[in-house]
Amino acid sequence: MAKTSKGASDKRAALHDQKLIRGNGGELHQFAEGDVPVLTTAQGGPVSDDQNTLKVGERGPSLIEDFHFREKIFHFDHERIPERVVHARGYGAHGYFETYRSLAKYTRADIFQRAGEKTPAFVRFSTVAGSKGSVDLARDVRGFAVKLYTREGNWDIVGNNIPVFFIQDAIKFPDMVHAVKEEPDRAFPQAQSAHDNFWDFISLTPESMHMIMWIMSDRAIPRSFRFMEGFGVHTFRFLDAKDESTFVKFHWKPKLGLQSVVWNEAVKINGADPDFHRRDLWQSIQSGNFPEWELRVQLFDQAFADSFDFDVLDPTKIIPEELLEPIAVGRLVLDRMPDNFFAETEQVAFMTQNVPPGIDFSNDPLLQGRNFSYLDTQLKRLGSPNFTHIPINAPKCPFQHFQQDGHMAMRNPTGRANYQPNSWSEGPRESPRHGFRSFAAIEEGPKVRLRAESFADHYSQARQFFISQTGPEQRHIAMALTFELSKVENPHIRERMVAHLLNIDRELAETVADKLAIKTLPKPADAAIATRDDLEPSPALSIVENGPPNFAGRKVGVLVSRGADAALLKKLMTAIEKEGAVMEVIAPKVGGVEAADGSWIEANHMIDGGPSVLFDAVVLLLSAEGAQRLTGEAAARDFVADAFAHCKFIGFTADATSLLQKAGVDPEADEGLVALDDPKSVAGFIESCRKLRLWARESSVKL
Ligand code: HDE
Repeated sequence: MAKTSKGASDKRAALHDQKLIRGNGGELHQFAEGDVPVLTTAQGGPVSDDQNTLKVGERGPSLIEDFHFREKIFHFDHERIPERVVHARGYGAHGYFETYRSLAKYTRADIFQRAGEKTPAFVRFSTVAGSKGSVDLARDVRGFAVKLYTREGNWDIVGNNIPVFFIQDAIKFPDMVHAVKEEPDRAFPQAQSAHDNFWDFISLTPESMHMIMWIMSDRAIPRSFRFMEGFGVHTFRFLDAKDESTFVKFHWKPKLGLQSVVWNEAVKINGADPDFHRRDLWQSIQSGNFPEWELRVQLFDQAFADSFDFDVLDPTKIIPEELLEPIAVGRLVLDRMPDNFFAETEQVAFMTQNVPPGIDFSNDPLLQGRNFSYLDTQLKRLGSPNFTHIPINAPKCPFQHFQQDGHMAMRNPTGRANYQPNSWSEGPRESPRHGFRSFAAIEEGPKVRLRAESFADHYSQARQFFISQTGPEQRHIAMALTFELSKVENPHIRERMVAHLLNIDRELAETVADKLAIKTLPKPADAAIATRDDLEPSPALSIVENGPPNFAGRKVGVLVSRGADAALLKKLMTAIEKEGAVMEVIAPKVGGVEAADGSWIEANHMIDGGPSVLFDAVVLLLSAEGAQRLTGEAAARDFVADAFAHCKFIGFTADATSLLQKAGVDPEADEGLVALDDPKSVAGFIESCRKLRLWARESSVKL
């Protein structure tokens, strides 16, 4: 609020009453007005007036000697740092990793030596294509970057929620990212792959086909960060005490099971709550429901690697879990939100090259390129080689080295020696025993720019992924491809994609071609290696097959009206909470409604602000009069129609029937509509909800 010059002199007078509240050796002290500390400049000078710039007279020009104004605006002007070129939009949380058992047989990494050991962790989830302010439910890969503050330095597993990648060689990364981001002349579309440039690049890049199957699947529209897997993607190495190597692939498995939304729902969530995933993580951690993942490792040797006709160095391939079972080695728990988003989540610097002794790289050419890129990117973003001085990036173990100076140096070597060896007996020395040692691989060959023959099969695992999906999941892939390609203006690009699909699954290609009204099927794309049709389906690749054991961590939206049955609501709440799920109430007005028994039901949302897309299941707890009124409100009709179309379970009181009917839903349409008038039916409703969706309904709703 602007203050008058009279106010300013009052304030000046009040300053005489300042109280010394904290001293520090007589040098530092802080002023306070009553209990409120006095605002200072960044230099520590107390500020008398933060409402008005310094002027010549009340209506006169501003003075440049106003150092407080100058400093405040200067700092504001520099608040932004470059956003990440990829993975700009992200959300992080703190937690810990707990080791289940010693893996000393495979690795000397300290983190895997002792069962029960807890290592502090920070995790950042992200989308890839959109900028920092884009929406959470973009169709996109999710980053799953884990920083483990081990006793031997930071270990970053900078992974994704999809175990393969678009490209095989790092040199293609800028092209791939340019193609998916907004087109440079028009600067749209943002955070979307549904445009010509992306599909042009993809249709010219057969190695992307396996990744495309994943991206077009519901994996790319997860319901929550808490319900998705994470993967290290590349093959890494474990090195034991004798530096012997075992190949390793890292998998994070969510304790709450996998779950995604459907595309029509994603589109609506983006409008209703662009921060859907952020809010979900925030709410679950703040309410003490800490999300958890198990770290599982696939361990194998060279002979096993050689048994495949694809290359384990190729990041467009997986080793199916049915062929090599991932072993559980620990768990990751996220239990604390950052105090400040910028300081922690924005400034956290993940780097693939951060590995402790006992973990090493393979020759995966994508990983090798990443090991170069991540250091470079941190200098650009954080602006100083001293980015490890920022608390979120600093190791939590003791560290000592002779690196010094540079922008924003917070710690410099003390004493005389800032080099080694030195004869002052000062400072640390290297240790061949404890230090990081690379696997002594014997490498030889001509210097070439070549893609190995063993990287040439681009379709077999794409097909294997597709045939591993359940019926609804396969339909979603076909629908996603159709939607994305329908946004591509150039018909040749659409056809080129169908030509690739013909190498993956003929029926899929025909469905997409039909939906795009491509009259004549193109010839299948030229394939360096013909698609193998003998790879068995892998049930581990399906989301539906790997859903949760119960409804824990999910959310029920209960729509209430005046005259609703408060006792039934209470019963529902008890049952939902017992299941480990959350209930939120939606009412015509956010202040709530009066129940039939005269009690007051508090609401979390008004109808327009609480559409059913925000919930995993819904209940219509309405009086006859309330239901009748709601039939006239579009938001209430959409609430019901969307829940039905998205195959959700819907509980309802007999009095709610009029709203169901007005929304075009037959109350007896299928077993997903559960009448709640008999008190025993509440338990049955919750039990149904554990299935998450009634996919059998999908063919009738034709989304
Ligand atoms: Fe990244 N990637 N990436 N990437 N990546 C970045 O580093 C890069 C790749 C991944 O939450 C950048 O700090 C190259 C694969 C995640 O802060 C940058 C290549 C996988 C995050 C970069 C890849 C990833 C990044 C941008 C091809 C999955 C976000 C900002 C060789 C295994 C980390 C930054 C966070 C971020 C480069 C490919 C995952 C530019 C050159 C494959 C999760 O350095």
